[in-house]
This record gives sequence, structure tokens and C-alpha cells, in this order.
Amino acid sequence: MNHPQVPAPAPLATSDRPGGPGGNGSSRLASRGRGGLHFRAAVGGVLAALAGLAAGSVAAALLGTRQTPVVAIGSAFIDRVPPWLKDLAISLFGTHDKTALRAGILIVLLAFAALGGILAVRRYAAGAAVVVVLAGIAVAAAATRPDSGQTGFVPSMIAGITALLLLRLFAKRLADLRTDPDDGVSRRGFLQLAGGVTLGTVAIGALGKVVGGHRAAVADAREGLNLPTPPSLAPPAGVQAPGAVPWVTPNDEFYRIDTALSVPLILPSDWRLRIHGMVDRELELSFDDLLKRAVVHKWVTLTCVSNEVGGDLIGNALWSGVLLKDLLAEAGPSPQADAIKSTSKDGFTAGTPISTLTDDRQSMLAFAMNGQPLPLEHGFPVRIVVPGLYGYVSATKWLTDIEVTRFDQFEAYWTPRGWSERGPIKLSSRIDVPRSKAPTGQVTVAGVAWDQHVGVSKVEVRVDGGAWQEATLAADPSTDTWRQWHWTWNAPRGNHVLQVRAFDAKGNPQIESQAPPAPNGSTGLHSVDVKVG
Ligand SMILES: Nc1nc2c(c(=O)[nH]1)N[C@H]1C(S)=C(S)[C@@H](COP(=O)(O)O)O[C@H]1N2
Ligand SMILES: [Mo]
Repeated sequence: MNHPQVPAPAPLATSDRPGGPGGNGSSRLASRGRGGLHFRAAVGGVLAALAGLAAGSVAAALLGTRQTPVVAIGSAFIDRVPPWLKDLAISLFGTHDKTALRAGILIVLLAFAALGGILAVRRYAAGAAVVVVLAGIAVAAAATRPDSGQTGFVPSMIAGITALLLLRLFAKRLADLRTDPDDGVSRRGFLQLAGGVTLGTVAIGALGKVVGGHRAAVADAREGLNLPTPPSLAPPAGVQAPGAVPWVTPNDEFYRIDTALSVPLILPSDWRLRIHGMVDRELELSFDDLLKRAVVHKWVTLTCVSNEVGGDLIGNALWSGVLLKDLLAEAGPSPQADAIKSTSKDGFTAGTPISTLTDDRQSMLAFAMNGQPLPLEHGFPVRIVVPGLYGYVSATKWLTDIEVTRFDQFEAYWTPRGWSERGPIKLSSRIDVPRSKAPTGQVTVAGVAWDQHVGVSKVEVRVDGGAWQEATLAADPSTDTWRQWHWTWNAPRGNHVLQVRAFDAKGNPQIESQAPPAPNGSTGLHSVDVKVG
């Protein structure tokens, strides 16, 4: 259909009317025009906000985060409301309290958006400020959620930017109407924009449903799995040092590092793993095939090569899976092969020495983490876990392919990007408490030390560069997990520096010279400035 591009003539009777609000328009017609203008401006603000929220929801679905702007604000709100208000909400709305909260947040957001729309007609900056504050609240709420990961704030940011851009368009259209409230062209322009934005919002909302729907299907399949359960989920006796982080890292607090902008979604029933290359017998396994094999459960601490000294890109979990040693034995690797190249659904690759898969360290294809099917973000349905190697050279998530090969035949994802081909984890230690302040007197200094598959034999602490003092080590079930330690400090008032160093199983001390994470892991001692008193 062809829309006439020739502007319709403005109604003659109104063409000589003085400008909008602020003019001397005291006639009935002019004030009706002004009311209409405010109404349109409010509608513009609301439509801009709804489009922003729809865009935010799609972004959340694509990124695999639950943090839509409304959810982010709602969760932050729930964290902060006093218990009596929570109780009141539950008694008023029963189990619908969450829906009521969402609706409430939406209504408040849209009311402010309407105000923003009205302000934007006079001065875009004033309306934009309202949107920026609303989006800012959502971004801050998402960024401070413990469960939102690194990208949780992105949907709220996208929502804010979308709303700002659309508000700008509405403000432009309405500015014309403001000079001439009865100008038919401007009215039509506003209606077209409003219609377009509404259609766009509905389309984006539908897209969000599709994307979200697939994620929901995979999440449902995950919930429905019945996997071999570990004999116990409880940490072994004596592993926890007082004051240190929990020895077992809960799945939803486990660090997440990957290049996947949106979480790869694989139904277990669709999953296939090919083991091929320099092998006698190529294997192709389905998820059920994998579950038919002998299952092992093992505590292993994963570490990211990007972990800075003192950083938290490290976590410890009970992994359940099938030994790579067994699967490789079935395939029969050539004696000339020295590596596997593992590939994930999204194309990420890692290169791992075969020796680390066939020795006694129980490297595995893991399907469960702390007794739960792998979380979607941590590689569902199957990933690799190799004790002693940084994740980037071993821990491929959303695994789909293993090629038995030679290091001189390929480069894995991070190698041409400035990271070493081989990545054994370096002996390190970290102070968890205290981190900044402490009272005078007996203070527990505690933390973790790790040298997976080698083991930690001793940890020492010193204050203000003084003599090293031996800390008490907690137990470890094998050398493949972190080892916790604590030391009691008789802390005098003032500013002090605490330092920690660890020794490996052979008695070698940690490297003291500072090195950045690239190309193969940071070194240096963790220091903490503590204000006592
Ligand atoms: N598919 C895929 N797997 C991957 C990565 C990735 O980018 N893509 N990153 C690796 C890196 S660098 C690390 S440290 C670990 C992190 O695993 P986690 O997110 O479960 O803690 O996954 C590894 N596996
Ligand atoms: Mo990593």
C-alpha cells in the first residue's frame, strides 16, 4: 500500500492559532489541544518504556539471565523490604504476592514513564533524565544481585537506551504538535510512530517468548533428569577452616567464565558426542549412552587462568560423570596422539594433554555439579573437568566433540589470542578474612590455598613484613581441591598488612614475584590492608 507523501493541508480554521502552551491560547480549543498534547506525550512515554522493557526481556532471554528490568528491581526490592511488609504482602496477595509485586513495579515504572513523556515534549533532557534514573535503578539493582552474573545489568541498560531513543522520536513529533496542536500532519506523524512502536514492541515481545520458550524447554528437561546421585553431598570431615569461604561453592555462586554471549541450549535428548581423530574406533555417544557407563563422583576445584592474585575466579564442587580414561580406552588413541581438542556447541575449543586424561586424576565428562544436573551456564548437559589445569585449556562446557590429535596439529581458542598452549594451575593462596577491618585482640585470619593435583603442604602468614607464621591447615580429600587454612592473630590497633604464602606438596614455596594473568596465570603473594580497632 502506498501512503500519500504529500502533507495534507492543515485545517484552515486553526492555522493561525498561536503556539502551544505558553502562548496566549486561552480559547477552549487551544486548551483542549494542550490536554490532548499532554495525553499524547504521556502515551509516547509509556510506549517508549514498554518497548524498552520488551527489548530488555529479549536481551535477558538471549543472555540467559533472569534479570529483566522488572525482575531486577523486584528482586532488589524483595531483598530490602522489612519483614512486616513482606508478611503484609503475603497475607494480602497470598502466593500471588510476586505477581502483585511485578504488577506494582510495572505500574510505577509506567507512571514515571508517562511523566517523562510529558516532560520530554518541553525539554527532551528533562524527560530523558526520568528514563535515565529509572533505568539506572534497574541497572544498579541487577548489578548488585548475587545471582545475576556478569551480564545481569545488560538487559536493563538495553531497556534504558531503547526507551531513550524512542522518547527522543516521540518528543520530536510532539514538539511539532506543541507549536500547532491541531496540525493534522503532526497528529498523523504521532499516530504512525505510536502504531509502529506498538507493533515493534509486540513483535519483540513475541521473539522474547520464542527465545525464552526454548530456554524453558531445556530448563524443564534439566529439571526432569534423573541422574545417578552421589553417596553424599556433604563436604568431607575437617575441610572447612573457620572464617574461610564455604569449602563447597554452591552452584549459583560458582564463578562463570565463557565466551558465550547467550547460553548454548542443548536438550539432553539431542546431545551427541563424537570422539574421533587419531583413534582405532570412532565413538558417538548419546546422553543415555553416557549414563550407561560407570559413574564417578569427585571433589575438584576449578580455577580460571584470569584469576588475579586474591581473586575469586575459583570454585569447588562435587562433580559426577564418566572417566575420560575409560572412554578414551574404548576409542583406542594412537600412541602418536598427545592432545585432545574439545569443542563446545558454540565453537569454543580447548587443547588438553592426553596424559592428564589418562593418568590417575580422574578427569571426567561431567554431567552433574553438587548433585544437580549441570546448570545451563555451567555447560549443560555435559562438560569436561580436568583437575590441575586452568579452565581455558580443559573445562569445555556444552561439549559436543572430542578430537584425538597432536598439539602441533591445531590451535585452541585462546592460543592465538595471547594465552599459553598449556595451562597447568599455579600454586596460589588467598586471604578471605579479614579483608579490610578487624577489632583489636584475637582475630581469625583465614583463607584458601590451591595447587590442584600437586597439593598444598603448608601455608604461612606474616604481618607487616615480619616473620612468617605457620597457619593451621584444614583437611583435603585429595590434592585436587583447594585447601583451607586459618591463623589466630593478636591484632594491635593501627593499620597493618597481612600476607599469605603457600608451599606445594614437595615443599616448594609460591612464586613471590608479581605476574599478570596473561599468558598462563598470575603469580605473587596476596596482601590485605587491615585497619585494626
Ligand atoms: N564452551 C566453553 N567452555 C568453556 C569456556 C568457554 O568460553 N566456552 N571457558 C573456559 C574457562 S576460561 C573457564 S575458567 C571455565 C569456567 O567454567 P565455569 O564457568 O563453569 O566456572 O570454563 C571453560 N569452559
Ligand atoms: Mo578461564
